[in-house]
Amino acid sequence: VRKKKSIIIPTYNEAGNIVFLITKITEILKEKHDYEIIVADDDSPDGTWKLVEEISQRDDRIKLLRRIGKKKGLSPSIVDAFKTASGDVFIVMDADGQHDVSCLPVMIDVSNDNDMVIGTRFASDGAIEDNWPFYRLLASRLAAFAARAALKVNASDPMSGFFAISKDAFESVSQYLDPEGFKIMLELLFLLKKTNPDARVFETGIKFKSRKTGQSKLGTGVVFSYFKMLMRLRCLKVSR
Ligand SMILES: Nc1nc2c(ncn2[C@@H]2O[C@H](COP(=O)(O)OP(=O)(O)O)[C@@H](O)[C@H]2O)c(=O)[nH]1
Ligand SMILES: [Mg+2]
Repeated sequence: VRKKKSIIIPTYNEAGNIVFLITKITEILKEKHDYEIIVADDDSPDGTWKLVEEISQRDDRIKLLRRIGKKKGLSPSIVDAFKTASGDVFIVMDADGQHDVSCLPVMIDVSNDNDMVIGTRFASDGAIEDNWPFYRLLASRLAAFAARAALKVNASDPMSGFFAISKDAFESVSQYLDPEGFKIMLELLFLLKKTNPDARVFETGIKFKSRKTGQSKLGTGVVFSYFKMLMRLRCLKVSR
């Protein structure tokens, strides 16, 4: 079966990156795949949404979800996009070029036979091409360690943010999601395994590049909310 893919790209002030990324994706996927691209934009002041709106008028596979008057945030944007998506599989990637588009075909392929696919920088075929300073690598490893220790999830890179999840898997856990969160991949992975220990989860290596242009929105202030999320999930009661 050919499952339709919804590629979800959350954006906030990515005017310098989004057109390049969409062009790249359409070039790589060509007509070989049944897909749509949904850009979930938090009404970016730099006009990211306007650029997407223009492209969407030329290509009806490209869709703009412009969030106005809603609480801004990464997870809520992604969840809103999931709710409007028409695909059987949802694939989430960043707009800034850090998630390498060349890894998309494999991600798509593997997503056909799994409930969730986790992109990892720390697998044999994964890589960080950016010259990350030592403290960032350490922070990333520590965050992964904390996730494994607190949640018992067996993921080598729970912070990567490049992942796929089937529509069915998402719907089975959506009631437990925290609308404030920002590490939705880890949240979904944990909830899926907790509600269904037999869920099929696969890890695939991804290349992690440096941000093309613009600035990161997720600074060190997110550390606290990350640990808060780990604690919330650890204490959460779910029904199987
Ligand atoms: N819709 C939406 N997208 C966001 C928000 N914050 C970050 N993003 C997007 O999420 C992706 C990852 O954010 P980024 O700032 O690169 O985080 P970093 O890679 O951890 O430094 C990028 O595509 C951002 O534009 C937000 O509040 N709302
Ligand atoms: Mg980034």
